[in-house]
Amino acid sequence: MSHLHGHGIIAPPILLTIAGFDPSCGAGVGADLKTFAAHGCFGVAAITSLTVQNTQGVEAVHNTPSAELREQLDVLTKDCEIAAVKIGMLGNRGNAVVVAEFLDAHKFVHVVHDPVMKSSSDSELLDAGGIKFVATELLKRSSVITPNVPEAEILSGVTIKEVGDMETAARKIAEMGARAVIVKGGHMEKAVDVLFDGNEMHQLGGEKLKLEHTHGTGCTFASAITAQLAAGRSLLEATTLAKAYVMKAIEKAYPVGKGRLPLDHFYRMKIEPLARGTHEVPQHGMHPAAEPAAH
Ligand code: PXL
Repeated sequence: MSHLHGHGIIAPPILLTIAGFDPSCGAGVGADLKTFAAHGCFGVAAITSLTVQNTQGVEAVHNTPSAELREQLDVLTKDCEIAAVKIGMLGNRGNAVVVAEFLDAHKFVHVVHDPVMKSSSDSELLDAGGIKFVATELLKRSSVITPNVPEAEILSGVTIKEVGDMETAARKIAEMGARAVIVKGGHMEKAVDVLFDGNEMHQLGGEKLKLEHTHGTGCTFASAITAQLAAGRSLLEATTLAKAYVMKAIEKAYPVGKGRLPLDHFYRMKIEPLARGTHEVPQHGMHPAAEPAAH
């Protein structure tokens, strides 16, 4: 039975993402899992919605039936020890309710909620009932919620024109029950993010990068915060490090399709391309580069 219990190697922190699936993997669960892996964590995922999209935009959204979302969450938690949870696109109220019940049942130490409402190409990713439920119920259940400016406006009712308004919105969302709030300034002229931890207000500066047409930055940021919190860092440290990671991954974003650019989640780690061509792969057996003693 020992093979079932590993071979002395201990698993890295296991992080759960509860989010939508983007087939082009620039955003959603694909981006989350890459971010977790880039931070040395093992990612598991429960899919709230199957979006039909490529880098050019969202063509359709098929939300997971709530009972099926609950099954995915249950099958994971009866098996793995989850160190932290990241929540992204929820799709609709039904799925938001399932997530609230799940959080109530497990009391995770770290829950990072990116309250996704629309795609970068403007498709609805959370219905009106879902938005209301997030505002009145779900936001109380996370360690930190990370709205962008339009989402912060909807949640708080504050019109945001400058950094001071972002701070007002962050305080308002905290008054509504959020333990900590990060309002992301990516939509503003200067990419300053505001972090309110319930006591102190912090501004996280950052040059706005020239690359405007990226995809999955919010997912990546929230996932990086999740990994840093699971590693034991404070919220301010986690957010600062996550911001640095996202900025670098945006800088290295590359064209995968004809539309928005997915980030390079692995900019820190590049495996050398195989020295020998694939034409040398034998019909049977391992590629020469993968042989244990290849020389
Ligand atoms: O970037 C927001 C977002 C989150 N999650 C999924 C998405 C998108 C944007 O398209 O598709 C699944």
